[in-house]
Amino acid sequence: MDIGMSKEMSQPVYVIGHRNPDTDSICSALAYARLKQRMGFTHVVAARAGEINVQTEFVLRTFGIDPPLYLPDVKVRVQDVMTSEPRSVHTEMSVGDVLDFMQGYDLLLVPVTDREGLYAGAITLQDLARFYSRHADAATSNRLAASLNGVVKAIHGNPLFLFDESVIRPCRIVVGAMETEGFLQVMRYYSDEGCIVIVGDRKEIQLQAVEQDARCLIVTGGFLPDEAILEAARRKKVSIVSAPYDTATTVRLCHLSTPAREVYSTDFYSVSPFHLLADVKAKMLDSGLRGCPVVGDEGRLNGILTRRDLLKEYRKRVILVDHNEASQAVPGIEEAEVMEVFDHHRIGSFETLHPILFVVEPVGCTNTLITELYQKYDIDPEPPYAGLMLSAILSDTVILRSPTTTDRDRKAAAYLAEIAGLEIRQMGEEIFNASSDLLKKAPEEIIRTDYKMYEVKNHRIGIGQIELIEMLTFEKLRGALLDALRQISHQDRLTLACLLVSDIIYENSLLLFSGDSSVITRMGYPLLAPDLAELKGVLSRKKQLVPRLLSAL
Ligand SMILES: [Mn+2]
Repeated sequence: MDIGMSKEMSQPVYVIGHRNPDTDSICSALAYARLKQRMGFTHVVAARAGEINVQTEFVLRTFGIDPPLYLPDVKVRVQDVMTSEPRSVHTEMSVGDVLDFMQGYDLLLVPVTDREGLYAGAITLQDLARFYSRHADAATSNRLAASLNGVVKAIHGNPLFLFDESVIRPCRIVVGAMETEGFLQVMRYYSDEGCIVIVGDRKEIQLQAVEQDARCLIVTGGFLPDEAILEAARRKKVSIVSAPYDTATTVRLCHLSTPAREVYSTDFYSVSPFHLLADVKAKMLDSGLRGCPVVGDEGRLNGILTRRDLLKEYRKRVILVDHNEASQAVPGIEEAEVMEVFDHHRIGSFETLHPILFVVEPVGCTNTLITELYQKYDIDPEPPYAGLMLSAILSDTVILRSPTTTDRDRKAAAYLAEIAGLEIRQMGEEIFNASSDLLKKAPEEIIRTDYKMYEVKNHRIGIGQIELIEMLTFEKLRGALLDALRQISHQDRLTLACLLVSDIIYENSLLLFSGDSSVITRMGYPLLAPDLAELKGVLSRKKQLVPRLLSAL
């Protein structure tokens, strides 16, 4: 099997046609992706580089197949390389736990989420350093904003009883290391804010702490207060905790109970998963950021982009169908890895990283090549896919009549028509009828869309022009168009009203006219009908038709 990819690869491979996709581009992406999937390459996905046209929409609707995935570009985005499900902390986690967490996982930066699980900000080692340096300031060094539950946990304490233990409230830490008189002064000084008193086995201080309505009394060194003090504390609703460590250690640990929300940065640089990696990379390298949180539209933390992620050699993988020139390909193709090319156009400038499967053959349609691949691997396309592929061949070859049509296209079409249970000519007409907006316009509008008036020697001549890729539509409209020409001739008081109908595939035109047919015969054009002349090799009204007409008048 010469399909150069392994089945285990989980990264998607997009099969994609050119920009402004036509029916062949869309159907070859769908049909080739389907073939790969049936061969076991389940990560191959059909994609498209633009909006679907009216004809293709008709074809997809006819065979009940959804349009391919819309891929506006194949540039690398943050979500392609970010670390998903990142380690994070929440706003209520204590600084002590955050520190343990960051050390445990060797993190320099950790995203923070709030109670609802939404992204709130990030904590870096710098934030933690700032938190510690705050404690060097005498005026604020004894301030603590934490819950008693948090304090108990931080100091590994044994709570004897707690009141309002989950409320986070700022207060002061007072160490009972002075005589009673001094201690009372300090307690009174901070009476508005409330105090957590930390003291060892000093009964008088313990008692005064309770009497002065401390928020909490922490007795260090593993000591327990007397029953009388406990009794008073219960009565006055003062929480009591016994701490295993000495006073100095307990004070230090106490500060670690501060919740993360007191220290994290809310304005930390974060990005959306859809940001272009190149932009974010430049910003990160420029600013020295170690990483940045990735936040989805709904405010959830989707991942984190680390410096290590920036080094990943990630490229979107694509298979190009129905084109081989970078200028026609989906934007960002230079950042992608092209794995294969299937095409029937001229070879343009194109470079790849590695040798690839590059198939460009002079047939009428890419789907002819894909049909031959199905046959090579002995896999019959399912009828709806056969219908898609046949439609694309009929579209590209103008129902097998364009000069680009080869025997291989005809063979492929016959094979596909058989499987899909379709009649080639009828299907072809339906496809072109669906795409022709001529059928939706009024005949006069068709003529006047590109209409010019010439006045020479008392003659007034009006000439409209339409360009078609097949003449079936014109045949359908011919009677109505002639009626409209007669009306225009009358309204505009014309010698001759004409419509030049150019077949741009065969480079011929027909001229439908109302008025003096002798002018037309003097020009030397054969009449196919009294009001229809054949203009072989004529495509230009200005350069070919008008000069000849003027000389015949
Ligand atoms: Mn094509």
